[in-house]
Amino acid sequence: MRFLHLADLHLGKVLHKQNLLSDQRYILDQILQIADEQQVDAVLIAGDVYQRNTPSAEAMSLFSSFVTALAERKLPCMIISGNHDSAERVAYLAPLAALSGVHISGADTAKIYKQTLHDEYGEIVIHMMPFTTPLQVRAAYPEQADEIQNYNDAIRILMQHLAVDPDKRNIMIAHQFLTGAQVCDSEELAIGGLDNISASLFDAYDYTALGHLHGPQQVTRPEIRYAGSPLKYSFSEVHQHKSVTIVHIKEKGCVSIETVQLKPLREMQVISGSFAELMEMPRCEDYVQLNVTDADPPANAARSLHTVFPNCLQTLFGNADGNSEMFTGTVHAPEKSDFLTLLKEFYAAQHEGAALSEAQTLIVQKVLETLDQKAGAQ
Ligand SMILES: [Mn+2]
Repeated sequence: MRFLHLADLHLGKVLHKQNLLSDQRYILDQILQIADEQQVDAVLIAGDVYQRNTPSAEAMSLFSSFVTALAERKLPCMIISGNHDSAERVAYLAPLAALSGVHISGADTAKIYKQTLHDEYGEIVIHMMPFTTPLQVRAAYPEQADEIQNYNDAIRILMQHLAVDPDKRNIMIAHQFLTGAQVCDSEELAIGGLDNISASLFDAYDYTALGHLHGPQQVTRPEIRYAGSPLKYSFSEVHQHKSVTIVHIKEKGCVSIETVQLKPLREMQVISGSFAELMEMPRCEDYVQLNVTDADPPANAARSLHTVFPNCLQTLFGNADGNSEMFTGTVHAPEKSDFLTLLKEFYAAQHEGAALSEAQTLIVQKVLETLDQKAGAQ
């Protein structure tokens, strides 16, 4: 049986104020074409269907038309929710979708859902583990709560409660951060790698279809694999080659893997140069980040550059050495800022410029006060 493995669609993603919906529609059409050309028998989607847990109406319609196109082709599709998704919203109408062969993991994220497919070699059992956290697994298995200190413990215990028949062919679909994998800027990971889990947890599986990390890659062996996002979702990904993974499973133990490259509607690049050099370049429709190296660029530089780079998403000035020390006009000295200011900046960077609400600020202030008191008491 041939599977097409996808992950991290992030439908509805806005990158530096650019809505990527037309790029996403284009790439999903291309993926349907690949499914046809590669004659796949089923599709696995390993989480982060949407960018936000409250997806926009247009993102939801795009996903609806994609899975409908799969159902029209009679391709079974297995979908789990990721850390960006609301498990409940992704699973909306799941029992109805299942009637068309579209199987979506449900609202209970401390659970592994199962679906069995058949081919000439027998049964293939697909295990679907939505993104889950230690907190949720502790709540599901209170008698083992003390054993759960981190993500690795949580996933290990969750998997202990799953019966896997070693004589059958088994696939796991999961959305977690495996130790040793390569990261980039568009993922949301816990600081300090607290969410790492070991690849050895998946030893029993013939193939593990992963989502969460956006660079296509295998972890420890070819059959434990991140499909990667279908599009570049940050400038840290300009050198990645996005692809979908085709997994061919014959009899038990006989798995072959290949990738098919994706060609986006618009490429993404980082271009550095002086204002004069950039203005001399041929017109470029790609999504670009421009690093303008002049010490003193003209006041309307960004607007002028838009005539050459109409899809420029970000212009950085003052990057005279072409690498670090980029700044956008304000000189920032983190060592001179207080914690709350830094936290507000971090929050804005993580939430497309949104500000902390009053209620959130109050919570932070309370935590800081408590910490101060504790520090004073010691
Ligand atoms: Mn993701």
